[in-house]
Amino acid sequence: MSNSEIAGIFENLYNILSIDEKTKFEALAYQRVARELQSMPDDVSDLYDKYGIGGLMKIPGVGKGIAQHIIEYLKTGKIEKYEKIKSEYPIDFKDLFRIEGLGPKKAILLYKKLGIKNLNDLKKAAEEHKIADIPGFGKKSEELILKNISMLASLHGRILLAQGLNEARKIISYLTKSDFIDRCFIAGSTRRMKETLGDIDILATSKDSKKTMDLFINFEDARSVMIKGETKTTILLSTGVTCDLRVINDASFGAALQYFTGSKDHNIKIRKIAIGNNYKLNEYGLFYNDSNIAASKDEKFIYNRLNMDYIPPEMREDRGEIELALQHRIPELISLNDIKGDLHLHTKESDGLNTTEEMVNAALEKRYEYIAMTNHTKNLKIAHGIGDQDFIKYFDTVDKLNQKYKIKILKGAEVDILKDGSLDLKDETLGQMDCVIASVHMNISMEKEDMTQRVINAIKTGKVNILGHPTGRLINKRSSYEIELDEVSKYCEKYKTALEINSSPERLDLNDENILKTSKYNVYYSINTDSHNIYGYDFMELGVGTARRGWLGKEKVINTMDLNGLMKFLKK
Ligand code: DGT
Ligand code: CA
Ligand code: CA
Ligand code: ZN
Repeated sequence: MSNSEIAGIFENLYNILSIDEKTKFEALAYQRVARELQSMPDDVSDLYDKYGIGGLMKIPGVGKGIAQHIIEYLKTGKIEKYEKIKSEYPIDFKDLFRIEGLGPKKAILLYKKLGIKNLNDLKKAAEEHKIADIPGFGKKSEELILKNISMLASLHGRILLAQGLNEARKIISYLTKSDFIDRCFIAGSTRRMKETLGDIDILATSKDSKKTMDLFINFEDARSVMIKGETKTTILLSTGVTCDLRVINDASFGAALQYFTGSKDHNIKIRKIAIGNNYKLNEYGLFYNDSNIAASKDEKFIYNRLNMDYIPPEMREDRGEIELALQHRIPELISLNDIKGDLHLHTKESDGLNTTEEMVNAALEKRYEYIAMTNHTKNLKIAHGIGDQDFIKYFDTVDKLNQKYKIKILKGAEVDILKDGSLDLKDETLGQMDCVIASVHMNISMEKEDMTQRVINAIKTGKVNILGHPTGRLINKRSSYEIELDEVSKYCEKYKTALEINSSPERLDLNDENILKTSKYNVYYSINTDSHNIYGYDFMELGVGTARRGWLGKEKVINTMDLNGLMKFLKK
């Protein structure tokens, strides 16, 4: 694939050229094309082979100059212009951008002053307290850099849930095609829908364990074999994560699934309870007087035998779920089937890749009753946010589509919460909307008190239906901004503002812990995908999984309501 390589080069050209006022617009053109290349399904080299330069110029944003660069790369593997600039600024931007608040300007300044090229250099300089003295940084940002680096290090090697689920499903469909494997299940943290995974765990029952393991090590994404045994084999996948496959006896399937789903802390407590009841529990079964009473039984049997409610995998973290199960008070959790619509979607009008009509058709395939189109507002320039006039004009498009399709398309926006907590659109414009999401995107490094007040001010306008990605964290990339969610929840309760559970793979925001924390209040949630294209809808399961990890039932989630109920909730 040449697309991502060329996109990487253009992204770097943007980084370097954007700091100079004279080349700013040129830089933006490169950035636009970089994004386009990353998301388009066709390979540029195919396009060029088939249609020549004209084919390349059909890519949005590609003019003759950029097309020439692409051709140069396809022919020589290099772009001369970039080689020259790169020798002046040999900076690993992608690496450095993993640090919150580090953009092109600061990265280049760090290189000029201290020769910093990558995270390793940055870490060394910060530890030697060389950063604090550079104009625009100071002591606080030096501390923040160190904090961020240590967070990245501690997360090293854990992959995102979306990636792991995808990989696990591919493996399972590959394995179950063979005729000697009977059953195949996901276990471990993937089954518990944890936001990041240390490795992938899969269980299988099979007539022929040796053949199963041979098949497994020949999986297309296997990079190398770490351990190969009859009952357990570990492979390293090309995504950098390992996968354990265990072949287990059909008769101990329930016990094995319970054991290998974890978590470890949950299992330790369950095993103690078993012992207290004169049982013995392990991965082979539940034993009473040395006979396995769980033979060929499922997990539910084991929990019930121990006088407990069945505990859904997402709850198994030893956060009080065992005590609840012993009192037969495990709540009925929300499930993907309960979701009736998606309330956070972007289209071409701001930074989405599809038209509204394309998004509508994809929603119909999900059998949704309603969706809300929520484009960015003008303050967020990098996402092509739009202003009041453009929203009003856009609503005509929505009206027409509402006539044409049997799904309710709600008019909305993801309006920026400005520094002082005011909203980035006029009251009249917001007044014409059905569903207003308000989010913090800019000026994110504020003191806790100020950020909390800023968000509360936004809620107090009385116009906000949903608080978008309430903590702003990006998994493995950026920690949450400083905010007191208890305080915010009190205002959400008072002003009927739902907290978002944003399902995009890097966000999952609110996360499980914050859901548990805020659900002490009488607040509602909205599980949204924040889709920027038609494929984004599929991430709903990640948000629902996160909600389940936060013990939520469907009655707390506004997009499980039917259209009438939802409209009543949204009415301000
Ligand atoms: P991860 O991979 O770090 O995201 O987390 P898990 O939970 O998938 O952990 P993993 O892969 O080490 O083990 C899978 C499950 O196997 C774990 O959730 C519980 C079970 N397990 C592993 N080691 C032990 C152990 O020493 N004691 C007990 N009770 N269970 C264990
Ligand atoms: Ca695991
Ligand atoms: Ca494992
Ligand atoms: Zn947003």
